[in-house]
Order: sequence, then C-alpha cells, then structure tokens
Amino acid sequence: MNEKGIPEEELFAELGFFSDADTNFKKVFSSMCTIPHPVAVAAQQKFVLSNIGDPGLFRGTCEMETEVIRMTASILNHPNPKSAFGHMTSGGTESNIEAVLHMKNRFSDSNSGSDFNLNSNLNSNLNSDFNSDSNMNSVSNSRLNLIVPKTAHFSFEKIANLLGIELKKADIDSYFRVIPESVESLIDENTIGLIGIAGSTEFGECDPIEKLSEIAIKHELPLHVDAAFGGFVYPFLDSDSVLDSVSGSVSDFDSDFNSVSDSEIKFAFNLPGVTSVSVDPHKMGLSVIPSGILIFKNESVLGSSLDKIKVKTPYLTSKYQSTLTGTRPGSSVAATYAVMKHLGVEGYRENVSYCMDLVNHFEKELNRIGLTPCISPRINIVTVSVCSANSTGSNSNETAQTANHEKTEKIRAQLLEKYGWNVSATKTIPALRFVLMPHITKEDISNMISDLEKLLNA
Ligand code: 0PR
Repeated sequence: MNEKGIPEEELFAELGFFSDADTNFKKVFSSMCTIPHPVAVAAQQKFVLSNIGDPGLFRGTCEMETEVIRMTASILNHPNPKSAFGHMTSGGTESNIEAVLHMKNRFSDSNSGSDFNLNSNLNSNLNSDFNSDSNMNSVSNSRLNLIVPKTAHFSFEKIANLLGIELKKADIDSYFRVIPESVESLIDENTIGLIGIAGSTEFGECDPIEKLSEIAIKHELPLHVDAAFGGFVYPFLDSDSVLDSVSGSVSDFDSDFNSVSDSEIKFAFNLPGVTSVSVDPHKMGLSVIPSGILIFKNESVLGSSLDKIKVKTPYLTSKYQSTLTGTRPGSSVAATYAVMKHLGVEGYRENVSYCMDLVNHFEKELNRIGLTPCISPRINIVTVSVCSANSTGSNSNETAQTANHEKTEKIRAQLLEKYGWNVSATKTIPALRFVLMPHITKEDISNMISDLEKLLNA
C-alpha cells in the first residue's frame, strides 16, 4: 500500500479501467445472475450503512427482513407464511450450509440416547473430520451422510468437507431429475437428511419433490429444497408458456409438472415433508449481490439445533446470534424488499414470461441450424449437444464421452475467443449450457446462434 493516498480523479480513472475489464452482461449466457432492477440498486445505496448482524441498531431493516421472509414463504406456498422462520444470507451456498448444519445437529439430538458427541457449534463441526472415529456412535462406524441428487450444486461438496459428512449421490433419470427409488435405497441409520433441487444448476430441472417429501416423512428425515435458482422461476411460470416451449422438441417429453396449473406447482411448503428451502434473490429475483434466503417451515422443525448454534453476543444490541455469519448487509435486505414490493407477483410473472419467450426463440434459432436442446427446457436454462447424436447418450463409452466433452469445450472457448460470447458447458453430459436471463435479447440469441453455426461449419 502506498504511503500517500491517490487523488479521487486518478482513483476513479483507475476504477474505470477495472470496471471495463468486467462484464456488462451484454454477451453473457453463462451466468445465473443478471442486471439488478433499478429499485433494488437505489434501495441498496440508501441502506449502505445497515448491518442486520446488530439488529438493535437497524430495527427498520430487520422489519424489512421479516417481511422478505413472509413474502418469500407465500411464493413458496407456505400455508401460514407468518410462521415461516428464516433469514437472509449471502446466497445459495451459505443457505445450503446452514440447512445441512441444522440437519446434522438435529440428527445428533435424535441420537442423544447413544454416545454420539457431535458438538453443535461450527468449530467443532469443522473438526469432526479429524476426530470422527471418536464421535461415532455404536449404531455404525460410518460417517454421517447426506443424500443429494447427482446433479446437486457443488456447494454440497464444500458442505460435506466443512461438516465432515459423506455425500451419497442418488441416480438421475434421462431428464436429469433424481430417481426417488435411488434416494430411498441410499438411506441408512447415518442419514441426516435429503436434498431435492428445484431448478438444477446445469439443466434447470425440478426433482420430483412430492415423492421426496413422501420418503422424508416415511423415514422421519428433514428435506431441504435447493431452489436457489428456481425459487424465483417455478412459482411464476405460466403453464401455457411452458407447454409452448416444450412442443416440437423432444417428442417423448412427459411431465406431470407441465400439465398442472402454476398455482398447483408443488416443490416447497405445500408439501408436508419439506422442512427448508433456499432461494436466491440475486439470481432470478432481480436483487443485488449478495442476496440469499433460507426459510424453514417453522422454528420448531429445528428442534434444539438453533440453541446449539446460538452464541451469546454480550456487546451487541441483541443477546444472541444464531446465524452462520455475523455482519450481514442490510443493503441486500432493503434491495430485495424493494424489488419484491415493486414487482409483486405480476412483475415476476412478466419477468419469467420474458425469459420463457427467449427460450422459445432460442429453440427456433437452434432448429434453424439443425440442432435441438438435449432435453426440453422447463425453465430458462437450455443445454445443447454440439456432438453427433449417436455419441452423446449416457451409454456411450468413456473415451467417446471424453472426446465429446473436449469438443464441447473447444466450441465453448471459441465462442468466447472469436466472438466474445460467454457460454458454459455441462459436466453431467457433454453439452453447451445457456442461461437465458433477463439481460438477454432475442437479437443476442440470433447473433450468438449465427456465430455458433459458423464455428460448427468451419
Ligand atoms: N444452488 C444452486 C442450485 C445453484 O445453482 C447455485 C449457484 C447455488 C446453490 C450456490 O449459490 P451461490 O453461488 O449464490 O452461493 N449457481 C451458480 C453457478 O454455480 C452461481 C453463479 C452465478 C456462478 C453467477 C457464476 C455466475 O456468473 O453456476
């Protein structure tokens, strides 16, 4: 660091340089984030001082946080949004960590008759990997485990590492949705809970949460739904637009989900087995980064787990803190409150409808160059194979798969290097992945597909 500070003008010239090196989202098809709504940005600036880690100082912001939780619970079909219990986080990763931490604590509670000694605060959880042998009860010598779909976000890998638990990955079907029978077959006496996804990172798919809910109830396990992306999409889908986008692509596409009216969509608290849901306003919620939400059905589903992570905060305005992080940005709360209030259900429906219209346009443009999506997109994430049809199936041998991944990666890199398009690739199958966010236009799609065509014909 320099001894003497630099003048403002010089500083901002420098900042301009850095900001020019960042994206302005013009050519970005790879991100689950987008340009935030202007009211969110204005509210963020207004509450830049606010820290909800010290609630007594920021009572107004805390009131907004409570309202954000209620509004989100109602979107998630909570039968009584006022009884929902939750808070804002920095995003899906933090929400998922906290949901699983509570699962682990609850598990140790329900096994308190045994010699389980899983300490409940994060420090001891961090260490549990090292002393796991001495922590194990007489039921089994294996580690505690969490059952996730194979398509789960990589945040669960971090969680497994952090909390010293094993991830058991359940199989997926040909639409990349978890197979309930596979989930059930993985449950054992060390299972702490189940994860379902509403809006998977790679495919946007929704797992059969209704079936997972039944399994969770049968085995008395908590079920956390990761709706980080889908939480601001699925509840606002117009079933007609989904059916429209489905027609004409994959002929054998069949889904109960698409035939139900949007008000009947079941992936959250209208299912009795769902205990918690994570939803990110900084993705399709059009709020600012960082904005995540973690909601539990009610406080009592946590049992005494909340007490276990509660710490005394003698020098703050509140007596205890039970969130994972300490200082939390009130500006994100204000931004999320602002955009949710301003748009209402109607505004979010329009947002999703705009994106689904992009999906329709995308499919038409793909057809024009002789391609179709790998699966009919249910929401605004489209995957496309750029390899020959007979070599992309899950049955093809490993060498062919590796070659296909390499070819896909090459096209992805060329789209960026030659034409400036940011696109991602999937790891489950060799395919390009396009997230059709609100910052994208039909013109962008047509231009990008024309560039893709040039590369494929080269
Ligand atoms: N759960 C799901 C289903 C997700 O898709 C993601 C993020 C998370 C959890 C974790 O959310 P946070 O990253 O907010 O903690 N999925 C995106 C991804 O990994 C995150 C992202 C967003 C990455 C924008 C890049 C980007 O430009 O692709």
